[in-house]
Amino acid sequence: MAPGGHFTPTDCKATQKLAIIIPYRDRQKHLLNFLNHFIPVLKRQKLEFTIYVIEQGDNETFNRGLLLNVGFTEALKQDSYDCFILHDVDTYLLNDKNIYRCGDKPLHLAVAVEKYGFRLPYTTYYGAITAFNRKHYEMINGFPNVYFGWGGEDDDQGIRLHTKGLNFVRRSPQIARYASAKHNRDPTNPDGKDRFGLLRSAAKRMAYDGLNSLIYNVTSIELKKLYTLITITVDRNL
Ligand code: UDH
Repeated sequence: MAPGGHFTPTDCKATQKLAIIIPYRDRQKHLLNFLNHFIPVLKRQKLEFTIYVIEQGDNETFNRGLLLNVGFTEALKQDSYDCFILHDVDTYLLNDKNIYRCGDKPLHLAVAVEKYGFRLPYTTYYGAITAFNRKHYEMINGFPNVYFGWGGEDDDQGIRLHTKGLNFVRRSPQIARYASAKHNRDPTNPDGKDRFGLLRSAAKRMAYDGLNSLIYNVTSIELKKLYTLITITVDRNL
C-alpha cells in the first residue's frame, strides 16, 4: 500500500480507479476491523483503490450524508476516480465474488446484511453501502446535507434516484452478503428528529441540498499507512 491507503495491482491493469469513502466518528475498533478485512479482499479482486476515512471532528450531531459528500468532493481533488464506494465502517463483505466496481447504474451493495437477518429490512432499503460513478452522483446532487442524526439520508437519496429515472440495481443476496459488527447507539447520533418531514421534500430539495450546497472546514488531511484521514467540522447553523 502506498501512503494514504492507495493500492495498484502490479500484475494487471485495473479497469477502474476506486475511491472507498467511509463516514466516521469514534469507531476505532470497527475501522481496524474494516481495514484488516477489506484490504486483502480488494487486493484479491485486483482493484486499484484508495481508502478515505471522513471524520466528523466537531461536537455536532453526526451527519452521514454530509460526510459522504465531503469524501466525494475531497477524493476528486486528489485523483480522477471512476467509481465511488460509499461504505459504512461496521459492515464486512462475506463473498469475494462481490466485486467492488461500478456498472451502468448506481448499485446498492448492502443487500443481505447480518443485522437484518440477511434480508432487506424493507423493499426500498438503500442504506449502508452504495456504488456510484461520478456522473450519476453529480446528477442527483449527491446526498442531502440536512439530515443530522440517525436515518433518512439514504432513503432521501433513493428518492433522488427515482426522481431522475436513475433506478439503482442490486446484486443477488448470495453475492452481496455482509457481516455486521455489533454496536450500541452512538451518543452523538440519536434518531434524526426531522427525518420524516425532510423525506417529504426530498425530490424538491435535490436541486439545492447536496454537493452544490456543501459547507465544511477541513481540519487536517493525514496520509496514514492504510487510509487517508480527512477530519472536518461542520456548522449546523450556516
Ligand atoms: N458512524 C460513525 N460514528 C458514529 C455514527 C455513525 O462512524 O458515531 C458511521 C459508521 O460508518 C457507521 C455509519 O456511520 O457504520 C452508520 O451509522 P450506524 O452504524 O449507527 O447505522 P446503523 O444503521 O444503525 O448500523 C443501527 C442502529 C439502528 C437504530 C434504529 C433506530 N430507529
